[in-house]
Amino acid sequence: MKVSLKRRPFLGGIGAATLAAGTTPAAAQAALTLRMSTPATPTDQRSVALAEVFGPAVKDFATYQPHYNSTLFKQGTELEAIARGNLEMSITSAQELATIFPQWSIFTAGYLLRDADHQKKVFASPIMDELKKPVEDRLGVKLLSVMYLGRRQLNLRTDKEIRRPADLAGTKLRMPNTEAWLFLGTALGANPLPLAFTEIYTALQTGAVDGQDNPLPTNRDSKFYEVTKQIVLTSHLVDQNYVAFSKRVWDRLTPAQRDIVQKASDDASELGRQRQLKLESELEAFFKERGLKVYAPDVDAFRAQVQKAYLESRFAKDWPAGMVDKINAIR
Ligand code: KDO
Repeated sequence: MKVSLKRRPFLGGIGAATLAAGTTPAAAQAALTLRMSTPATPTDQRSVALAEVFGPAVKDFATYQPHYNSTLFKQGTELEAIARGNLEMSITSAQELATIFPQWSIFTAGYLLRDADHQKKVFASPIMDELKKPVEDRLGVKLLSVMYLGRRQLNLRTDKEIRRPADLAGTKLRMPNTEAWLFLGTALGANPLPLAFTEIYTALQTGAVDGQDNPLPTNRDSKFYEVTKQIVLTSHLVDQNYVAFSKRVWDRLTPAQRDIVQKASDDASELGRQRQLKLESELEAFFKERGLKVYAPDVDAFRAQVQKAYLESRFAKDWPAGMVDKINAIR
């Protein structure tokens, strides 16, 4: 496995921290607080579902305490915070996991997962075991459930029509700040610029970037439509997040409490998934009413370029052998 210089000291630190974790059952402890940090807003469907379903389900033995808009930890630093024992939960992504475990970059590849159902089946399948295990063993993070974020679409403040990847040449496209995210921007044909989620609105408003990519529900929730002119329905990534839970906290729970936590996470993710899918099917009209152009480009051209870029990329060298075929075979 390739481990970059950035990764080495971090993983070294985790080993020590994980070994030092206590083992007293939670039942014997004072009330447990589950702090959850995310860049998402409180009105994002993943946030809403966790607050509505997860919080109440665990209330007999834990207090669910969400922190939104990256107010507790900056986007991309949550996993390290959990590993070090400074945070109990987050909504993480394959892109963040890939900064530590390169094999996770398989799920950062555009046009790999087909839809929400495929995403859910892949996460539940045994092929995930070899990806989840090091995250648990070496990082001390349990990935409880997969959350559907939605199909990412291009959302631009420019009004030039985008039909094919070449039309994006020179477009400053905001991407989250990890190598895998930036590569997706390049693969699409744009010039990616790294920026935290919480800074997107202002960057679009001031013209610091020409556009961003996020699913339709996020574009509405974070009001990106107020400062952009068009949405190009590339559906280049069926985006997923994971409910990340501290292993050291998990180990302190009783078996019955673990079952409750797991079910609460699965139920919240399912509710969020259903609501997000419904919103995706409705929102095109919402943006059109507000004057945005919403249209499908030549998706086959984007798919061909992006898939080729990933398969030829250095990321693909870290993917478990045969995994792409196994993912494609899951129906
Ligand atoms: C984003 O920064 O564009 C992104 O959509 C990336 C996701 O992985 C996820 O972190 C999400 O932001 C945040 O939860 C905010 O919605």
